[in-house]
Order: sequence, then C-alpha cells, then structure tokens
Amino acid sequence: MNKEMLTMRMKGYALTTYGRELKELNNKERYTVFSKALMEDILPKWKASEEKFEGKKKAYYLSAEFLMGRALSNNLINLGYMSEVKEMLSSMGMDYNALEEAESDAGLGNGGLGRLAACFLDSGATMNYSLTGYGIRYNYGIFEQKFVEGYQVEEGDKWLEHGDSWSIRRQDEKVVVDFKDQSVYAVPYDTPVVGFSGETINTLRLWQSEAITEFNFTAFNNQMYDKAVKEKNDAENISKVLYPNDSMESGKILRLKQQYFFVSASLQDLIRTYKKDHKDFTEFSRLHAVQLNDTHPAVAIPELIRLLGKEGVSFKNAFDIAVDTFAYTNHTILKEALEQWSVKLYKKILPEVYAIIVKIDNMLSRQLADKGLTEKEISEFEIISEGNIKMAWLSIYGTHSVNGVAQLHTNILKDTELSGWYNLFPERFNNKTNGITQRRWLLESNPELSAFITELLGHDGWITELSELSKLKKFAEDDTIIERFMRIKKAKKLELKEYIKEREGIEIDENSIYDIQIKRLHEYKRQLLNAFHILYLYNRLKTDKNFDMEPRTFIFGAKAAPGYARAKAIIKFINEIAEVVNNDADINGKIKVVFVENYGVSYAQKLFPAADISEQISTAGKEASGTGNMKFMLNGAPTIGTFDGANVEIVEEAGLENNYIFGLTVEEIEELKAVYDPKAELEKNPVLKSIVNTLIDGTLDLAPEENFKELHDSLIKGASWHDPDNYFIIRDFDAYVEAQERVNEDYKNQLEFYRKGFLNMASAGKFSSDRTIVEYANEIWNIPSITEEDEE
Ligand code: DL6
Repeated sequence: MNKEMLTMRMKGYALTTYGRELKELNNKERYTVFSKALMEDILPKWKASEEKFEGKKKAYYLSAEFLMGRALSNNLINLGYMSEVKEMLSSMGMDYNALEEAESDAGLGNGGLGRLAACFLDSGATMNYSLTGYGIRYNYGIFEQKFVEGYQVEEGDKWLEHGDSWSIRRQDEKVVVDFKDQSVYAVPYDTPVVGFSGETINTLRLWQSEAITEFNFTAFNNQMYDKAVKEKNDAENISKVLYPNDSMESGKILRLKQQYFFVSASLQDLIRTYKKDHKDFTEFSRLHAVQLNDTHPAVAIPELIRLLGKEGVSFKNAFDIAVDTFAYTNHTILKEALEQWSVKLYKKILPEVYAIIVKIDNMLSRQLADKGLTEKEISEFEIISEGNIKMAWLSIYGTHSVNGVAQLHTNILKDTELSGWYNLFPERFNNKTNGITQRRWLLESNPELSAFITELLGHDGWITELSELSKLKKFAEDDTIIERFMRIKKAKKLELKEYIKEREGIEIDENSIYDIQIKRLHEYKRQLLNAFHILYLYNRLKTDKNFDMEPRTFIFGAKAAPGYARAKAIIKFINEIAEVVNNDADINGKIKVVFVENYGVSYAQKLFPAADISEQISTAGKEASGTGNMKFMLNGAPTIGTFDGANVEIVEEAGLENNYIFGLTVEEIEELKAVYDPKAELEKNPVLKSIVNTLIDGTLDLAPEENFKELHDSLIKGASWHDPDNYFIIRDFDAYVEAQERVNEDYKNQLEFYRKGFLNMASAGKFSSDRTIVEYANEIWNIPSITEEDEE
C-alpha cells in the first residue's frame, strides 16, 4: 500500500461514510476510514488464505468469549506495515497514536478465558493453521467500570457505537436457530485474523441474533406498537450483552439461549459447508476438529448428534462422530464455576436437545454397567443428576480429549476433581499449559524492549519462535546490558506515570517500585491480601520513625462481577485505603495506591511493560493457570506469588532465586483444611488483627453503615456456604509480608533486582501461545500447518 493509494481510499471513505473531506474528520472518524482502507488490502489476502486450506482438516474454536482488544496496531504489525504507515500518516498530517487510541476495545470476554481465545487465534494464524473462532457478536461487551466514591458502578460498553470496520456481515450465510418458544436468525459477522507476516489470515465468525419477522403489521394496525416489534426485540436480546460473570455461573434462560444460539449456528455452518462436497458424514471428523472452550459450548455435543440425526445418521454413529470431532478444555476447578443446567430449563427451551442428553446418559450408564460398576458407582458419573445436567460430565464423555491449562491444574483434575473420570478414560486426559502471543504482549506493547531483544540476538526470530529468548541468558552477567534493560523499564514506567496522571488524575513516583496486580476481582485471587500488606506498611510508617522502605506504588486493575457483593466491597476497601494513604503527608509519599478505572486489554498493554513486580498471589490450587503472570514475565518483571497455576512452571523456567514464592502449597492446604481456625490464628497475631479490624473499626473513616462487616465476617466466621477465611489469607499473611520484605531488600540493589527481571524475560520462551497452539494442533486436532511454500 503506497501513500497515494492510502490517501485515495481514505478520502473515498471519508465521503461515503461521513459525507465530508478527510481533513475535516475527527480522530475517531479518521481511524474508521483508515481501517476501512486497510481492509481493502486484507480482503484479497484473506481469500487466498482460505483457499490454501481447501480440502484439509481444519480446527474450530467454539467460545462464548473472545477478548480481542484493539485490532489496528495488531493488524499493522502482523502485516508488516507499521513503520511505513506511521510515516505515511504523519506526512498526511495525522498522528498515528491518536488514531490508535480512537479504537474501542472489542471486549467480548471477561478475563483469562476470553483473552486466551484471542491469543490462540493470533497464534493459529501465525503458525499457519486453519483455526476459525466461532462466538457471539455481543452488542455490549464487558461493562465499562466507573468508580463513584470508590464504589464500582457499571455502564454499558458501546463498542459498536462508531461501527466496526474490521467485520463483514455475511447476510447470505445466515442460519435459523430454533428454540421451543422462538426461532431467530443467526447472522455471521466475519473478522480477519491476520497472522504474523500476513501469510495466513483466518476468520473470527461472530453470530448476531436477529428476528425472522422484524415487524408485525397486524399488531401495528391494531395500535399494539410494542407487540409490533416484540419479536425483533426478543430475538436481538440473545446477542445483546456479554454475561459479566467470571468463574461464576448463573443459570439464566438468556445465557442458555446464548450458548445454544452460537453453537447451533456454528455447527449448522460446518454441516452446510461439508455437504457441498460430501454425500454422507463418514468424513466429518476427519476434516473437523472442534475445541470447546470450557463447558459454555458443551451443548454442541447433543446438538451435533441432533443435526446429524436430521441428516439420517443413527444416534450411535452420530455420537461416535461427536466424540471424534470434539475436544474439551477445562479452565477451572472452582465449584461455583462448574456449569449445571436445570433439567426443567432445558426441557422448556431445548426439548429435542434434552432428549438426546438423556440418550447419551443412558448409553453411559449401560457402558459402565458392562464394565462391572455398581449402581452406586455409576451414579457418580450420571450426566443428569438431581434435576441438573452436569456440563463437565457431558464434555468428558462426549469428547476424545480433556485438557487442563497448566501442569498443576491438570494434575489436580486427574488426581482429585475428575479422578473417577480419569480412571475411566485415562487416554483422554492431557495438559496444555496456556500461553500468550508475544506479538501483542511484547512487540506491540513494548517496542523498546522488542528492539533491544532483536539487537542482542542479532535477528527478530523470537517474534515467531519465542524459545530464542533463552539465548539472552548469557547476557545476564553483563552489567551494561542490565543497565540498558533498566533504562527501558524506566522509560516504560515514565510512560505509565503520564498515562495514569491523564486517566486517573493521580501523580505517581517513577522511582518507586511499581507493584501491580491486574486481573478479575475474586476472593481466591486475594486482592485483599495485597490490601492488608499495604495497611501493614502504612501502619509501620506511621508508628515507627525508623522504618525503612523503598517507595512503592501499588497498582490494581480489576472488574468485579456486578452481582458479586464481596468483590465489590474489596474494590471499595482498596479505594478507601488509597484515599487515606495517598493523602497522608506523614508517610512522605512512600506509598501510593492506584486502582485504575476500567481495566481492559488496552490498559493492560500499558501496565505490563512498566511493572517491577507481578502479583500472582491466589490461594494454591485455585488459579487454573493465569496468563497475566506470563505477560509480566515476558516484560521482565519477577513474580511474587504462590505455587499455583502456571506460576509453578514460571519458576521452573526462571528459577526460584529470581522470583518471590511464598505461602501454603496445595498439599499443605489439603492437610490444614480440617483444623484451620483463622480466628485463633488472629489472636496470636496482633499486628494482623489490627489490620483485619480496619474492616470494621472505622479507621478508614467510613460511616458505620458503610463498613466492611460482611467482608470481615467472611474471614472470621465464614458463611453458610463456606468456612471462615476459606482462601487462607490470614494463614498466608506473614509469609507474604516476608516475601515482600525480600522484594524491598533486593530493590535496594537495582542492578541485581533488574537482573532477575531480565532473566525472567529470557526464560519466558515456553509461555508463547505459539507453543501451546502447536501442541493442540499436533496432539489434539491433528491438523496441518500450511505455508505458501507447501502450496508450490
Ligand atoms: O485458561 C485461561 C484462564 C486461566 O488462565 C485462569 O487461571 C482461569 O481462572 C480462567 N478460567 C475462567 C473460568 N471460567 N469459566 N468457566 O475464566 O481461564
């Protein structure tokens, strides 16, 4: 694309989209016409890429969430256009950064699970696999978070307000999805997923629900105006909004409809395409690998059987095809996140699908009886049990592969949570440790560090082969290299300081330790432990004139599910701490606390590169993997964390000595559970007791009715649904403080501290999602990687 071409296209779109001259457009509009101009370039390449995979086995990623973030920079980088385009735009009098900032995040996901899906798409295309994402085109993505007097308030995320130039509506490929009480169109919107080098461009196909009859004239003529548009509203509601629950299932009708809606549409799409070249379904599983991203799309198993039944395939054959086609990824062992749907709801909304689940369940029982299991033993495996359908059970029985997302997580699944199933089908269980794409999380977010890595290696091969980073380890002994690494970190810290000033209105000290915890707000992730540590330091500074600490900026970013009262209370608590600490002249600016508003993918891209320390402090055994931990590591921040999820593997790669590991292990927690008495522990620990008491004693200047009694009680008394302090904050507190003291001590020798950061970066090779996707492709999907060279 040359400058003349770009200008001509942009001018054309300025006129046809906005009816104005290019020079008259604001940044949002310029961004739109620019991205449309770029799409003209992408489209022919996209088509060519599709042709490359014709007749070959392809993989499909069924996911209720795709947390994509912005596309512009990613596309320019992957197409190799970035530097030229920046120059072209600047010679046209436009600032690229302003255009970049004008793009809304495509926030069609809650957190780790949705962002993983986005990383996988990038890696799938980069590694030259045909990997199509199938999901829902939510009108509103993850809510916009505002703080009002420290409380989280949610507002709708209007990400489509200014249109979406990256997607193409494929009206001609719409399908009908039938529920018992309504039928709707599923209309596909296709977005290109450009792999690095632009050689493979895959598709993210998101379905939008629309009415079959938009307007009822009879009702209108009878002056029943609401009724006239009722069908339209009811249909559109299905893809209206993303459920904002992370690790919590709510069992709502609309959610069930969303799941079935995109699953049925996607499978119909696959069958329709397949039928163009095939007379029967014997080849179906040889050509399709479908990954179920958690149990949200598990209804795909009975739905495929139902659809194949309509094509004349017997139940048994259809079941075998389903097992061969589908694979299931488990992303959590939290009980409250394991999906169960009430039989009543399924019967009411999806009776045909329910009837098939009953048949599957019966077949399973027969199979187990044949193996000699007793009735009691069989009941442990029942998919339908006590009026509920266990989606995880359905997903294990109806697929050929079940994977966890980090080694520890997979071991827990095999040894405890799913041990019965593991004994039945050991060959199905496997581990696929998560990964992240280095294109977005290093090349795009941290161009300075990227350039430095390329310089040290003498090539940029790490962009598609992250294990190359290990060759940097030999530079770790060279102080001049570490000093340069430090300067880059400082530059990113300064950038973040400016950004936080602009967005949050808070001034932070660029020479302080940036200690960052960014992830969804959940009790098991223990933001409260971090908050208690801040109060500990604050109290020390207030009471001990000789207390010496390096200045620290504690940065939080997190959204709480709107119905999760305790998580919201924790946000308010931290904001309250910020209010007190940030305004206390006594502590001489030694501590600053910033809870950034509306944390999302784009904000994350500014935070990871600037971090000095990565907070990964979940209760051991609760975080399936984590992927933020990998983003910090890749950007050269050591982890302070527990032996949980992928932290274990991070430390294996980067060394215990370069990280700050503390706290109870999974095994220790198992032992402790039965006898744990947090109240008694607190009695023995007056320092912590006074900190925990700030929840209720008014220290934080809260009106009495606004204090955090419920939060306090959850630690001391528990609740009907859990034991006191079931995330072991009280027990782990001292170990956490001790680990933080080590951070503080080490930071005094910055060269040594940043050497640890450098070594973390150099050890991050394993955590590329390229590695993960190659493992899925080879070990689960059995799909080919096809380059243009292979074609010749
Ligand atoms: O696998 C991606 C991501 C993990 O890194 C996190 O540890 C895990 O909490 C998250 N799981 C979910 C659970 N949702 N459901 N079901 O988001 O997956």
